Amino acid sequence: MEFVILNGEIIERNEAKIDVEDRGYQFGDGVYEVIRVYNGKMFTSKEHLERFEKSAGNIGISVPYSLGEMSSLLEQLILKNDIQLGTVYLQITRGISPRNHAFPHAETPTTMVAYTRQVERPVGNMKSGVKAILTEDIRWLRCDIKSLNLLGNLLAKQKAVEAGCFEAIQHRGETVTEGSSSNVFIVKDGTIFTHPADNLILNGITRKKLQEICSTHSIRLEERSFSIEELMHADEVLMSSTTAEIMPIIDIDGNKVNGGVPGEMSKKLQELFEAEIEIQCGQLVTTPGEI
Ligand code: DCS
Repeated sequence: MEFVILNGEIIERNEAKIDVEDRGYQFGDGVYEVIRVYNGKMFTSKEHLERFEKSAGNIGISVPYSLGEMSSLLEQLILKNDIQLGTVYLQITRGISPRNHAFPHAETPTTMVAYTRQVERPVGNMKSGVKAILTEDIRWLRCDIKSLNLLGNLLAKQKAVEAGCFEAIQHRGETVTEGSSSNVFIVKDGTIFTHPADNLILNGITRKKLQEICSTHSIRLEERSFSIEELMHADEVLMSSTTAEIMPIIDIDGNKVNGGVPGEMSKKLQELFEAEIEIQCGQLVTTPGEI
């Protein structure tokens, strides 16, 4: 039996019903989070839940649960569904109301749901590296909000999939922003560059963890936007996300990066990131080094 959370209660999945006029369904009027679970424990859950509250606040939704309440509910759900390695998906919408673009009455109850999923670590891809395409970033100008509206991201990802690639690297004009569901980094002469955390990208939790790791280990990381030209001439390119962790990109639009194999910096960051996971969640069973 699978359980989900609906408005603060853990219930059976087939008993969870959402109204057809929920604003999440009608408009994508809400925000979400994806949190990684390793060894039955959430990784960086505080950071994710804080971002959830912030994203909601940015669109005028106030989350009716404290971070502690949400964290404890999610922990119970993981336990009940017996998830060792997977993800928790959490979303909140502006609730149910007759369809109208303007916000409903402020007292309209929000709809919050969460569910778990068993998800392996993409260790094969992490070891071999993945291919990417370049595509124009056609999204709105508040990409810092983890909005349910993901059409721009979906179109970009689908284009990548149809080209036999793992990710789409988006750019606004000459400037590289981020992946369709990841942040993007380049390495040049030992320094890592990534787009600043402004309105044009989602400030990834994995990205933030990488920044911390780099600062602890004296690895130079600069938040500075870079061009397509710099991307194509980088020593290494990598992406980061909750589910993909630290993923080397070894081919962009058919052009090999670092001779088509993951570089030393990418491998080092993967190792350091795994060490972080192990501090919070205990020893990992499979690491890319073992495959
Ligand atoms: N940028 C975008 C557009 C994203 O959707 C994501 C994560 C990231 C960056 C990386 O952020 P995190 O490091 O916090 O994951 N996307 C989530 C998603 O939709 N599925 O998995 C992760």
